[in-house]
Amino acid sequence: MQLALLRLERNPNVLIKSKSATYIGYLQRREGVLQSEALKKVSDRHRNHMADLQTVLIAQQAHITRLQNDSKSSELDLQNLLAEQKKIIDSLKERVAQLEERIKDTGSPTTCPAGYQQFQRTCYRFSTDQKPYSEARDTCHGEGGRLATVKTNWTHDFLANHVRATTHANTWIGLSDVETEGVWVWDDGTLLAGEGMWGTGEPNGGTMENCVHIYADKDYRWNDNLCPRSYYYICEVLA
Ligand SMILES: [Ca+2]
Ligand SMILES: [Ca+2]
Repeated sequence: MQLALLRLERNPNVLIKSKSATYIGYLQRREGVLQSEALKKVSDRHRNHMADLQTVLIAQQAHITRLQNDSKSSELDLQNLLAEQKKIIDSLKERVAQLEERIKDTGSPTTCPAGYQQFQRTCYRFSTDQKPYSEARDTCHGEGGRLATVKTNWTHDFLANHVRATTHANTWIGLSDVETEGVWVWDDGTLLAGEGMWGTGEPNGGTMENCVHIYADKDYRWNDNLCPRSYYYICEVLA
């Protein structure tokens, strides 16, 4: 102490310089510490941030895996649903087929009157005698029916094929324009719908030809002809 005081007395600047240097050294060390503490904080924050990110990534990966699993299970559900729907459709198809069979059974007559044969829901009789149109019509009405009404192509084919295979001759059906020329009316009172099954060039008889028959000479299609002519005829009765 004595020595220090002596030094201060002799040269006060030396002591001040020495103290200053000591203090600067301290400040520099302190700064170093602070800097390293700041760096550590930044580094810690960074590390925490990285850890958070990693947690988020893991969570997202888990979510993706869950979605993939869900997707697989959805696909499986869809396949099961489709399989079930196919079963239902098959069962419905079968049911429809059964109902159609039942309708066919109940909608068709089990037996036609003697001499008649069944096609779809109608019984037909192909005459073995030949008569003028009006007498043929009266005969059919007397049997509880009428001259055949031919309202579908397949009915025409059935009747025409029968004639083609048996008598090969002209055969009256129940169609006439006797009331009003050119207005063709079936024997059940309904009008001819559509073009009809006329042979080539028919009908061509005007007011002279008012009654229609299956025409052997024109591929068993239809012809208007003179009503008094005697031809075979077809009666029908409904089931
Ligand atoms: Ca006519
Ligand atoms: Ca004609």
